[in-house]
Amino acid sequence: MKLYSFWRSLASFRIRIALNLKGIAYELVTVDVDQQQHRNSAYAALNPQMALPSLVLVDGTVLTQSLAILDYLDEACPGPALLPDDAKGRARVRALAAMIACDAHPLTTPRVQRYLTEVLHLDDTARAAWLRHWAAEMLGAVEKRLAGESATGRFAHGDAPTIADICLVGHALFVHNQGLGLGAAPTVQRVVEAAMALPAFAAAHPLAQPDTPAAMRRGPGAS
Ligand SMILES: N[C@@H](CCC(=O)N[C@@H](CS)C(=O)NCC(=O)O)C(=O)O
Repeated sequence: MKLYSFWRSLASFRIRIALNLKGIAYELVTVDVDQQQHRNSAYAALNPQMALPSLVLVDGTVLTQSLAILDYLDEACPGPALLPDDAKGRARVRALAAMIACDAHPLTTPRVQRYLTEVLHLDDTARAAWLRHWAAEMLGAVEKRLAGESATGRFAHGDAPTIADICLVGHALFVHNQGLGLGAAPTVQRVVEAAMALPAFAAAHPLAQPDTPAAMRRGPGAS
């Protein structure tokens, strides 16, 4: 399999974690979003949405959209399950994942930030306030669910990592990058620390990738 990924991309982070958890060896193809490489014609031919990640299977099938790729990997590949056994559990885990991947993350992508600055002429202060607002809003919503629901265990759902944890660690990093802490979200903090302690999560960390700028690169233990 070939994963088209960018070190800082939180959606790519999700797929790196899942491939690691499943023990799937893959070729990493790095696409520099800062250099607009995701908008060049070769990548656009692969993924017309011009977004990362894309996963190319051995038969050439191209999979896009991180949640769909996570579902595919869980259904098609052996290894630890990324979703619970029961339908209600799966619905809860998918809801937690969707809160982050479908509701919060899309508001913060580079294309949205470009629109805010280039079309709506928001200055850096206003743009930073936008990012902090959506980071904190979703952090609070997830904390309420994790702290208040008995299905929460060592991880977001029970005692094994699921796609909820895979999405949550990226949101926690996004919160951190906005200069906010997890202090107001102790359950999220505990769950994220448990997940990031797993080698599969640590090795997938944005700061531990081959395309991470050298000045920022850390070992797989980074959190
Ligand atoms: N919903 C998509 C999000 C894809 C996405 O927006 N990826 C970002 C990187 S995390 C990207 O490639 N952005 C390029 C841009 O915004 O121009 C997924 O989960 O895969």
